[in-house]
Amino acid sequence: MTSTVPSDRTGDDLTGDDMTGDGAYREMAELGVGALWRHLGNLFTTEPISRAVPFHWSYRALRPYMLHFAGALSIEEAQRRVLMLVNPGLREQSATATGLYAGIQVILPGEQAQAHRHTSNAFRFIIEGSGAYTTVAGERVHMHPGDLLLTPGWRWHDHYHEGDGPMMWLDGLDFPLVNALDTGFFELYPETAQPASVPDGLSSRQFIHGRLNPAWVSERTVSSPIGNYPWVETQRAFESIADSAAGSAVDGVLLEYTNPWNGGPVLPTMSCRIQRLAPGFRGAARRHTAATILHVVRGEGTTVVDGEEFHWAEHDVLTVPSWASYQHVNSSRSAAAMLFSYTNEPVVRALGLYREQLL
Ligand code: GTQ
Repeated sequence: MTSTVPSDRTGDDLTGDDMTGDGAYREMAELGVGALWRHLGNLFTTEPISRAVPFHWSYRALRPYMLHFAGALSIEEAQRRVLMLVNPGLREQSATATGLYAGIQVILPGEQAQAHRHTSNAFRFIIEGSGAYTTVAGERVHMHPGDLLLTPGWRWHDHYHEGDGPMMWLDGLDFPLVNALDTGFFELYPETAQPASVPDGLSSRQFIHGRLNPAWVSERTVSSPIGNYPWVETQRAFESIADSAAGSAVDGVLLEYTNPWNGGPVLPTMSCRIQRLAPGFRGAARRHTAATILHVVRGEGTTVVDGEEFHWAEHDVLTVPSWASYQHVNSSRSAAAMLFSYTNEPVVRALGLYREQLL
């Protein structure tokens, strides 16, 4: 038998027994070979089967642990004092949803979280406290509850708290995707903090609502150049459209934070959104091929995910995997519910893999 394969094994080596039993499969595995016919069902599923599971994290349950570690662990020891919200189906990647991560960070007055940078994109959605700021690429960005702060990939960033009381926020990162693609780099800054090199909050002031952009800035970044999307502006947007917006049957009045250069998502890998579910809102059910993480800004309600009811309250986090059906319900008759959310939809869409289905 002739072979062009650079191997010292040929068909002549196989005994009849090996050819018919498991021996051939075992031998092939050692050669780095698998038999497609044994895997077709797993590799080409009729529809997506996510390893992520729908999951809910109660802020009320987590908060005591945040405070415990705020007392027990110095910021120097921890570098970042963060509780990771780990999806039981994605423990190996420390991911919250496919390609996405969520954590809750706490920082105390006087603390400085070590400056560093990584290729992963990050954002923070502020939960409680005041008086802290993050410095991103030389710009100090002050935090207030409800603000969305961006840290696009490879920008130096450090956090400092000069107010009173603990400050907590939700961290969103795409490192599960970055790591899956073997594209993760990380570097510590040589000092604890980087100096401020531009006026505080400059980027947010330079881009007013993404409608008036500074024409002299020539670099069109793939990530939004805005450091902070302040809650006061988000609120103003809702107030100005609340009574006239039709909203969607699935999501109520849903607004996407946008990159002012192109109207697209704020980060290439993550779209960030905020939605208002009117009192008594009962959404239509839908599923789509984007993985989603939701954070309750205010209100109480229920999201039904693949038939399972998740009851949420203020500051809770919930994840809905790709292709899981979900339906939001605001159980209050008098108070609107506000949900912040982020999804990997930009990645899924860029690859031509986005599908959705109303149920
Ligand atoms: O604040 O830079 O939750 O680098 C995870 C990784 C927060 C941060 C996280 C991080 C950060």
